[in-house]
Amino acid sequence: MDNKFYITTPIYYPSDKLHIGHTYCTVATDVLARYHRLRGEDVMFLTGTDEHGQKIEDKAREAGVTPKEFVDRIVEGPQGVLDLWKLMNISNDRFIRTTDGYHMSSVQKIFKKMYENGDIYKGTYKGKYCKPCESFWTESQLVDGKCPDCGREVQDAEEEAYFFRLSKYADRVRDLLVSTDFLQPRSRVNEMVKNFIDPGLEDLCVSRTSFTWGIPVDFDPGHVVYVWVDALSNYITALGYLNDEKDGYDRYWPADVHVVGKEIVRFHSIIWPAMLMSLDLPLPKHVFGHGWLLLDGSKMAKSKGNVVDPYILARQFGVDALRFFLMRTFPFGSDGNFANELLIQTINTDLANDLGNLVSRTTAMVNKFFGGNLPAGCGVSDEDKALLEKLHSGDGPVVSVSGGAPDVELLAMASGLRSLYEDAMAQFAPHKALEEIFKVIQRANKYIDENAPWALAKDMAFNGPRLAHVLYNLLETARICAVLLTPFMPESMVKLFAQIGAPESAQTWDSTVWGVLSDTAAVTKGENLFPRVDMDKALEELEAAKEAALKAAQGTTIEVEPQLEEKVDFDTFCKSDFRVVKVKACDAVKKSAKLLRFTLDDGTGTDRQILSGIHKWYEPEDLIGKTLVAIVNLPPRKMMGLESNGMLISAIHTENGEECLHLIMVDDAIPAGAKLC
Ligand code: ME8
Repeated sequence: MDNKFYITTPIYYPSDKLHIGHTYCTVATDVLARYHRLRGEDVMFLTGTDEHGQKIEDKAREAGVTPKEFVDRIVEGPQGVLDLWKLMNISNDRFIRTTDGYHMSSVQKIFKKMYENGDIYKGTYKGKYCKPCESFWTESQLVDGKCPDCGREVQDAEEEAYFFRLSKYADRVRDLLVSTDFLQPRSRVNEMVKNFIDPGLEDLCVSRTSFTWGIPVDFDPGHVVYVWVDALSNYITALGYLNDEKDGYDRYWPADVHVVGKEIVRFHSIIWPAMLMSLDLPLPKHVFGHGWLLLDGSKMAKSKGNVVDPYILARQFGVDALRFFLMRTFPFGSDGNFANELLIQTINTDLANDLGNLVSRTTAMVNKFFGGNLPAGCGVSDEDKALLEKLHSGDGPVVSVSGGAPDVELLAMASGLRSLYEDAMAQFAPHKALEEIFKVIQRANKYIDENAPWALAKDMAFNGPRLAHVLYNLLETARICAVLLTPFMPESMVKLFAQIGAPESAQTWDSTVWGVLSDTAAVTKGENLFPRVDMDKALEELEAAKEAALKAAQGTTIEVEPQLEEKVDFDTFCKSDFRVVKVKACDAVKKSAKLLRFTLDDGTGTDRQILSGIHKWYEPEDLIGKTLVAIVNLPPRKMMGLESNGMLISAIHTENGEECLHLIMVDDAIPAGAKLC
């Protein structure tokens, strides 16, 4: 059996901060990669960034930096691409940047090879170009005269360019799509054939002279390699194809699957196979085109300003809950409408209620009734063995049994789960795999109610063995589900295994059969793995976090009052008596939202009272003991019926349009009454 699995994400444009839509694509790929590792396969998981092209060149110019500086910041900087994948616990084995030297020199060789074999030739490009998408379109492909991908205006473009003989490969590519399972889901095949191949595949423009931020065509200075040839090649250059810096091409190529969003299926299922045919290389086994995350019905995209920030969600709900939500809620392959409410509901229903409750109720009962260790011999009974044998005797997968005795149903469902899960994962349907797991979890919760362990516990002498067996069945069900949930929520499952006392040997793919957990495993009641989320409070907090992030992204604008033109003579200035004062007491003035009343030591031996309208910025208890500055020879003033003798000195400015005030606080070593001069 071929024991390797090579899986890739698209390489992302580092033109803006990534959003939850990108995260969706990468998390799904990570789940599949982790699943294959769990099965003991030798996995190569590649992701990276696609850093060339006019869009990046333009953005860098706007930002006043070089293109490389620009992409470095988005790839390596705070909340950059690498940082986000670390946060989301992405387990990629390699990360490629198309500005990496080895990639650039390999792409030059790839381009030359295709040129030398006659598949690349020089011509004049005339057509419609969508700048934001960096895509060329023919007249017939435009929708209402606009870019079919993003709906924006396209421009007429004409320049000397190299072309790839895509038309030459039309029949072979058509055959690949129609007669094999190369492109998944199958529903995407028709779209590709009808929209792109049958109308006639035109040769593809593969070089540009109108911008310079790209890989130079080494035999024709002035041309840079058009971005899709550069980008698609990453899948082989990262394995050392035509370079010595990387390795693994012989081991891992062809890829088992390229996971991509639906708008780039065209490039992966038509252009990429044709390029590989031209290079005489094997074709990837599958391309899977997933759907989009939508917000209010349209594709989430930075350029539309409707993006959701994965950092905010991960901070609020935890990385595993976010990963789980993305995979559980949206059928992979279809579009899905993102909503915070949906996320919270999923956490509460599936994680807090179903999974969380199963684990916390079971571990609590093992602790309460058996002090954390079930008695030896309570595990798999002879009856269970007979049942399991019967269930596994057929060649096909175990089917769920309904209407039978609770033990029979639970054992049948839990021990048959792996094969249903395996089928779902083989179809690139992680949402179906989760659906199967949660059917079992829900059945286990029902099993608790049916067996009422608390009632059995009333007569331990008589019911003790049955109670222990029921709890063992629950622990074993939770364990099997947890192993299969590991690719989705790796960190939480480690905690779950600790709570149910499952050692590493009971966390493996091979262990997902009934009866592996020791009947005397040490069970601990640990932290609540998935706390319930208060919907209203969480929605409010998300809104506040979004606004704060928006403000931070806009940059802080600080304004200070202009300095006065009018001069003041020195003698007049000297008449103002500024003194150091210490706060002895401070309280809020009743019925006033603004005023604080200060009792101050001003060094005279008699307390001084000053009122100050600064409650918006300070709580009175935070100011007691502070050393401040006051002007003490202003005439007394009454406010809210109280006398104020002087004024505390503070500094003010506005930040993002909001007034900010800071009391001037000085070194506590300065004695009260010291004069400022
Ligand atoms: O396309 N929902 O890069 P990219 C789901 N550089 N997926 C989404 C999404 C959304 N709202 N928004 C983006 C590129 N994506 C090229 C790839 S590969 C050789 C070159 C997905 O940063 C999108 O569908 O624009 C794509 O699969 C991936 O994020 C990268 O998009």
